[in-house]
Amino acid sequence: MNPLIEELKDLSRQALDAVQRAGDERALEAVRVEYLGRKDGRISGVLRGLASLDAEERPAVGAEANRVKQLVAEALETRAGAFSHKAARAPGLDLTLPPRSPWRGTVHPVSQVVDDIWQIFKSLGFTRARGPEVDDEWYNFVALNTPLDHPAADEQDTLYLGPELLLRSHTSPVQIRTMQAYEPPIRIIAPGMAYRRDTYDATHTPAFMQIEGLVVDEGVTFVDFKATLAEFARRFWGPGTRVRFRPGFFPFTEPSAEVDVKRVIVRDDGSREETPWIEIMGAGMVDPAVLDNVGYDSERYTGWAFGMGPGRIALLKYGVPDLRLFYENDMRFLGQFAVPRGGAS
Ligand code: 2U9
Repeated sequence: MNPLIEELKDLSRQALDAVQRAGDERALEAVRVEYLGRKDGRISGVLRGLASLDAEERPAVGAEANRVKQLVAEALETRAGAFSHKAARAPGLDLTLPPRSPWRGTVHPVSQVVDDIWQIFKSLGFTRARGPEVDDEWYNFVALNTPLDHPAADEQDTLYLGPELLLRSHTSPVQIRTMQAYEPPIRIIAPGMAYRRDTYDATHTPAFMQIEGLVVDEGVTFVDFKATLAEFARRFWGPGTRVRFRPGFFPFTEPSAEVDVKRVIVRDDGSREETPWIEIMGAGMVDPAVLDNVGYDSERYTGWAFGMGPGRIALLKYGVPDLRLFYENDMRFLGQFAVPRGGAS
C-alpha cells in the first residue's frame, strides 16, 4: 500500500481521537486547525503533496485523503453539536421535564356558601338586591325600628365615618332601599359585606359577609315564613335535616325567631348520627313599623325576613374551628375548598 495512504489512515485515527478528547469548543477548533487548517493542516498537507505523485498513484491517494477529510469534518461537526446543546441548557433547567400547569385561583369557601344559598332562594323565586356599603343612620337604624339610643347604634358597635355616615352594620338598608324603589310583591336576597366594631377572633371579624332575605306581599303569613325557611334548610343541609324555630328578639321583626337545624348523618355502614341543634340564622315577621317607614300600607301588607352569616355557616359546614383561617389567604388552606368554577349568577 502507498505509504501516503498509510499516513492518512494514521492521521484519521489521531484526528478522531483528538476530536473525542476535545473538552470544549475552543479545544475542538484547535483540532480542526491542526488537521484541516488550510495552510498548515496535516490532512490538507497530504492533499497538497498530491501534485508531486505519479499520475497512477494520485487517484487512490486523493480519494483516501478526501474520505479522511470528510470523516474528520463530520466528527468535528457532531462534537460541536453536543457542545452547543449543552450551552443551551441553563443551570438546573431540564428541558425534558413536563410543563408546570398554570396556577389557578379557586372560589373562596365563604363565597361558595353565598352562591349555594343564593341558588336555593333563586329557585324559590327570589331575586338578588344590592346597595351601598356606606350608608346613613336612617337607613341602617331608624328605618329598621332601631332607635339611635339602642346599643347597636352605639359607637362601641358601629363604625362611623362621620356625624351621620357609617359603614352598614348589616345588609338591611338594602331591603329598605328596595322597598322604597318598588311596590310589593317583594321577594329578595341581599348578600354583601357588613361592618361592626368587633375584635378579630375565632368567631368574629370586623368586616363580614351577610345574607339577608325579605318577602313582602298581601296575605303573607307565619306559615309561609316557617315553610320557606324549613325548605331552604333541608335543601342546604340535606333532606333529613330537622328545623326548629326558637323565640328571639330583633327590633325590626315581631314575632322574631332563631332558627336551628339538627342534621342527620348517615354513615357508609348505614348507622345514623344526629348532630346537636345548631343556630343558623335569625328571622321573623317584619315589624309593621318598618313597613310604615318606607310608605307601605302595613294594614294591607305583611312580610317576613331573615339574616344569616355565611362565614359562620362555612365554619359549621366544613368543621373549621377558627374564622380567621378563611381570611388569612393561605392557599394551602383555601386550596382545599377547590370546586369547578361557576355557581354565581
Ligand atoms: C328588613 C326587615 C327585617 C333581617 C334579620 C336577623 C333577624 C338576624 C343576624 C344573623 C347573623 C345578623 O349576620 S348576623 O350577625 N341577623 O338575626 N336579620 S331578622 O330582618 C330584616 C331586615 C330588613 C327591612
